[in-house]
Amino acid sequence: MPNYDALVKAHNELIEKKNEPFAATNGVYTRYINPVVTAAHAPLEWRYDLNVQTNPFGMERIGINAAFNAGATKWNGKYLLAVRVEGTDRKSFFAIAESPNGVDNFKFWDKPVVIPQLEEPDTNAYDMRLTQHEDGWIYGIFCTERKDPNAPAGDTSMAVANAGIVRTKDLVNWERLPDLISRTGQQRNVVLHPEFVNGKYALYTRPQDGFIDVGSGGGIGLGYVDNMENPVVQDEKIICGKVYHTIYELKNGLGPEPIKTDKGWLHLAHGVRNTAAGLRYTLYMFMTDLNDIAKVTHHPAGYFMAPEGEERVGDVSNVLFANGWICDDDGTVFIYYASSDTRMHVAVSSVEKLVDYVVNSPEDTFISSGSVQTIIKQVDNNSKL
Ligand code: M1P
Repeated sequence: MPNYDALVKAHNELIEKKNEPFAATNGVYTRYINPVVTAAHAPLEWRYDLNVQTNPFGMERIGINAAFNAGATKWNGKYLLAVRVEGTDRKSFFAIAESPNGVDNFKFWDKPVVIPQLEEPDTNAYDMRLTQHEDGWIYGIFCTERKDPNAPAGDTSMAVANAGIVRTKDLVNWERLPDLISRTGQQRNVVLHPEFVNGKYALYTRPQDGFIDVGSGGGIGLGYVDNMENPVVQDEKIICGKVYHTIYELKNGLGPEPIKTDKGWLHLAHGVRNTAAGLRYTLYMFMTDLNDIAKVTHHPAGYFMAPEGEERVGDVSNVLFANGWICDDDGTVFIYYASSDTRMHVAVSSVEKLVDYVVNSPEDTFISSGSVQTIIKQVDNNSKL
């Protein structure tokens, strides 16, 4: 006779575990010690058939492999994550996890999100960005992946990635809109800007030539859509491209929707470089002009956050990825980031600190001797104190 009491107790202890900030901070943000959502946070009811007649050994019938790359939004005073949950069957889906304080006690809602399907179903769906748009809807834009219809016979890995679009007023009932229509190849990391721009919806894109091969794409684009019910992207232009010998040399994709500040729109993004040990994903920040969102006004050199300690290891190691953050009314910013395609974490900062970081940190000179001069300038300034 299976005894679920111990499982329930351990699960509750995990969910209710208090999270504390690390003592060390770089002055820009403070990481919290415990991951905020993991595969083990998935409700027991999703995983176990609790009927002793049909599950006499108390086996876990449905395995959850990972919980990562979550979109985020504040809703009715609660901190919500639209988590990418991945089963052991490799399929990702979305589920809302809710916390009262943004740093711990994240608990999944009873059931995963039901995404209405188009004529051709999503084979896999992941990395949702949530945007509370000024039109009154909450939009979720995610990557929809399907088998490439042009794959040669026997090739079972070629895929096509595009942006799937849903919207909701309550985060429970979702309306599916057509997938994004763009003329620039495949799309991942598509993000909706929260305000209209000249009466149009503005979308940050990340065009690429193939599913893996970014080709001439791979940078952060910006395009405009008249009507989300017919989401044809117009005037798509790269506003922040890939650059040789930077942390975003290979791929460059936006994270969550930008945060509006007095100085400009704050952006969090991920850059990818190649190494002998495989791809390395780090997070970086930049700012765009309040009156011209295509114009990058500030772009500190290098990464803002990189994998540390246990974050470095997981299903896809050496990866930090962020597609959700929440800015509270008092200016506190909760940065939700995933490590190594496995688990979710939080780091806390503020609008004031992030603006200071983005505006006052030195920009990239793109050459070693330039980096040396940047350091010498700071040393000389410090010596005058
Ligand atoms: O495995 C790292 C990431 O790879 C893809 O991101 P991108 O298209 O930016 O390279 C996505 O599959 C993402 O979910 C994943 O975390």
